[in-house]
Amino acid sequence: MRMPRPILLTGFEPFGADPDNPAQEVVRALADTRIGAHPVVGAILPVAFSRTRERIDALLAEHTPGVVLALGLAGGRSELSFERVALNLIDARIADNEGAQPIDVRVVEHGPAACFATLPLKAIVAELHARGIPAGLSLSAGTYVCNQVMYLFAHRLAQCAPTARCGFLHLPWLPHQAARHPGQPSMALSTMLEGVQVALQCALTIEHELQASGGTIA
Ligand code: PCA
Repeated sequence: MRMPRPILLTGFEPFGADPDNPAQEVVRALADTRIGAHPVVGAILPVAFSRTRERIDALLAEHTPGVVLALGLAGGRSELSFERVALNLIDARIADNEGAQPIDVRVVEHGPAACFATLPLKAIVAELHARGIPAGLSLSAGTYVCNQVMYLFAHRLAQCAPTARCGFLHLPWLPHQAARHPGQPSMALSTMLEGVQVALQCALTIEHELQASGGTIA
């Protein structure tokens, strides 16, 4: 009997001024669990531009996942924020964890200008809303390491495993992190965990994207 293809769930180590990263907490909690019959493989990525590509290639080669969901922190966002597009552009506002701050360089030399998420994002967001979990679509993953990682996953999978689905989810601050930024939004870890589990269930079971407008005018 063939084993169900694993789900690859990645998070990041802390970076910048934040000593914690909810993406790391969520991955730690869900690694080695199952969604349906599919095992969840967890991996924590370095916040280091020079090290992500090798790590991503190694993870894809080792696990051949059917679904990839990468998680990162975007302090200041108020909901689970599903990225629609990754740009072939790095422009670091702050240095990464190795002290590198590349400005205006490509993620992949001669790669396409952008890569899209291939998960059914609108259907996922609709399901999360139905369950009372704040979620939405985002048109910019930024130009830092999260965008680089989303681009690398989407670009690589399109080349070597086009049936695999991938996406990137930016998480809000945890409550104790937002407490250091008065007036800023946060989300409890338990809500994030439920939201990620629902998103992964949808990724495995929903074949077609929802045909509903999710765009913006400006
Ligand atoms: N967030 C950063 C990088 C790591 C993370 O969790 C970003 O949004 O690029």
